[in-house]
Amino acid sequence: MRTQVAIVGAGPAGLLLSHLLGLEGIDSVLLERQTAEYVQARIRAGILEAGTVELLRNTGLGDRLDAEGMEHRGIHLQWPENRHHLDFVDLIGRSVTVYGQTEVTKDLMAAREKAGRPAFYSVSDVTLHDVTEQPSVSFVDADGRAQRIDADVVVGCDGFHGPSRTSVPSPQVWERTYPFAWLGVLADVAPSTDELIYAWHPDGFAMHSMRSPRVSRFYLQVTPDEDIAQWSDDRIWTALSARLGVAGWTLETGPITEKSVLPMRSFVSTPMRHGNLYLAGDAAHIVPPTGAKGLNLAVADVALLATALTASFRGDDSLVDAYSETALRRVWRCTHFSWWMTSMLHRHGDDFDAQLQLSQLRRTVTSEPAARELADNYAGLPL
Ligand code: RFL
Ligand code: PHB
Repeated sequence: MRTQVAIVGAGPAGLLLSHLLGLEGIDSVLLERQTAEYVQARIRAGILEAGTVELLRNTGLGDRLDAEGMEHRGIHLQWPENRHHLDFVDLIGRSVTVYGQTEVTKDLMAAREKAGRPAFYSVSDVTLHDVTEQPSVSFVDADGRAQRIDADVVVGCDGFHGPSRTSVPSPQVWERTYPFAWLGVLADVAPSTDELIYAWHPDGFAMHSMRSPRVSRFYLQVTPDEDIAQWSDDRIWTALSARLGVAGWTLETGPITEKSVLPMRSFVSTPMRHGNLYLAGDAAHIVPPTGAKGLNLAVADVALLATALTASFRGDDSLVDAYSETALRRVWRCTHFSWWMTSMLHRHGDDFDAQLQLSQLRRTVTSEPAARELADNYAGLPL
């Protein structure tokens, strides 16, 4: 088989890249380790930046997003006895949209099928060859047949655990692990809030998010080695009510349909290009979820890369040559913002640290420049 761009990984980054390249008449083949059903059902991110929404809309992926996505003007920032609304639209003129990664993935898969772009699911033994000269990718397909794709370019969109990153020789890696994790909960209950609540609490961080008018998403700060068996539904609702509670407000409860513990880390691996191999999304970087950046950053990488590869196929290599450096500027901005939100909101350290966190929270809601700085980063810098 031969293609212009072989894409390893059909998560949001890989699917969107193949979509954007397709619109420019560039052909690609997607290789995915999991089944399509598994990829589509993975419950992960929930918030789309203004620029992500605009990109999806401008590339023919806006119909269901516009009908079902919930536009939010801002967020609530909370600590005991205080809940403050930050109105991003008033502060910086941009909003965010609640539309789950499952839905983005579903729309991208439908667009891929409609356009007839090839994808191999349930593949194994994906191996990259000769990425600096004549790239190819070998793999075993779902029927157990050995296959090889020759390509001009290989793009690693295979997430944090994928094989592509290991084809970059001597990468420089920056990493931070955090002494806590999130217990993520999905529940069949209407959200008890109009917009997301990020809450600092002496017992640990809590968050109220949502997926639809009937489905709520919650997170609780727990330890990285937390035993999920210790978290009965009752215990979860009690902890959420305590940490999210303010006078005059009630948390509605309902059947919990999913719970899992998510590790938290910051990770950046550079460069994001080696010869004809490019990395995009979680394959190159991970952020803790507190700033809602992971999915949006994958989209930003891929938007940049699609433009750069298009120019390169038309004879202009200046954008591909600048890809790694340009992408990393946004990666580090988002890495800082996610680290900052995480550090401000999670209980860690001693009472001195707690006072610093509370001071920073008060500053953020009382100083317009401080509020604007959060809003600008959260709603997303222009693509
Ligand atoms: P993905 O989504 O991980 O997709 C990578 C794809 O590559 C496939 N793959 C392979 N394919 C072929 N051969 C191999 N050898 C392969 N190895 C791996 C995988 O099966 C997968 O389909 O990366 P991508 O596309 O870069 O997208 C990034 C986003 O998915 C990610 O940043 C966010 O989901 C991060 N994230 C969250 N971000 C948020 O903004 N808010 C959240 O609430 C949030 N929750 C989460 C998350 C990530 C999680 N992970 C990765 C553990 C919750 C979880 C559990
Ligand atoms: C989510 O809805 O899953 C979500 C929202 C905002 C975050 C993290 C996760 O910062």
